[in-house]
Amino acid sequence: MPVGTQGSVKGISPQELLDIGSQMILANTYHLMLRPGEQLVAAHGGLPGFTAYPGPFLTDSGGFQVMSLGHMRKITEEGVTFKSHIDGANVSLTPERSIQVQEALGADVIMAFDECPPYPAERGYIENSLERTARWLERCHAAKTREDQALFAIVQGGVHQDLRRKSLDLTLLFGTPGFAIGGLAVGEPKEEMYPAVAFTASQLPEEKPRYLMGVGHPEDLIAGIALGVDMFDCVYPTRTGRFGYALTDDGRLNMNSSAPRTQLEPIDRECDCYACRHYTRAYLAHLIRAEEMLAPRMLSLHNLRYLHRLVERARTAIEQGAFQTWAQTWAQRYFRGAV
Ligand code: PRF
Ligand code: ZN
Repeated sequence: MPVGTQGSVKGISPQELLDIGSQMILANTYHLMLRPGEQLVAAHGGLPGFTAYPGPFLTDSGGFQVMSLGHMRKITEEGVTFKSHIDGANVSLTPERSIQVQEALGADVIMAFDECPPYPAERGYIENSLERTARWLERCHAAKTREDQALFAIVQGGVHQDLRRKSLDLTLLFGTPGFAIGGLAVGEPKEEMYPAVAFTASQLPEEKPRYLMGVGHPEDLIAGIALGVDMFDCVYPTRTGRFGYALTDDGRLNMNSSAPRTQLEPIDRECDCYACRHYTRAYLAHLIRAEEMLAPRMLSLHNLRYLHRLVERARTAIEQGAFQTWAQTWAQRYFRGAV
């Protein structure tokens, strides 16, 4: 899922998202409740009317964004209070309020209000936090009034297998239509993240979507898929594109460097995005140096298409029973690096 935090995937139009094969857009409760306010979005008939993106949406619940962006936040059993990053106003977010806002925003999938502890955090803290997250899940469940939105629960527990087990036991009871793996990709080494994903995914129901939140890099998508994950979101393709980097099967190309300035080939010969069908690397490198806004747009578009195409290729390989071979070949080339 491309990330459209404030109701826009930065620099990319809804038509472009449709063209590159995006399946669902992630938007954020935290940002949209502060500005413009969920009532204005509701007045447009919800996110599809507001943004003119006609496809599915998922909204994150706000807990994670408060923790990473909110100032002077305070967590209690009731919920979280914080100062708005926009005007400094005191705001409170509770499980009930998060559901109320997410119902007004009208996404197809809404997320339970959880707490994502930082990394590293004390074991005792993570344990209390996952128990509170489970009590908040119950409150989200009770607060829900719309029948046409799917509420996904979020499993926490940091990188500790026994705490993940505990969170799973408390969470699976609710039988929600999908489950997210939260609390990872928060700064822990990948050697700790992957086993936590492997364990958690293995314990989730086979027939329901499994969503790894805030992940990730191309190799994390491949590892996640290998471990049984179905859904991902990350700002990486758009953010790294705005910084002048292009994803390819040979690794990440630095378009700010001197080499691309004279290269007359596209970013990626195999890519079917608008940028790769029309522009040379040299032209795009020129746009970056001239600080033209087409550059961050085209690199974001290409990177999103690269990741969509990557998961399309993974899907095809799975259907053909050839995932392992395909993933190995992909990784060997990707990690050899851009040459
Ligand atoms: N919880 C929520 N959103 C999230 C996360 C989480 O744990 C993460 C963790 N990487 C990203 N986004 N609600
Ligand atoms: Zn491309």
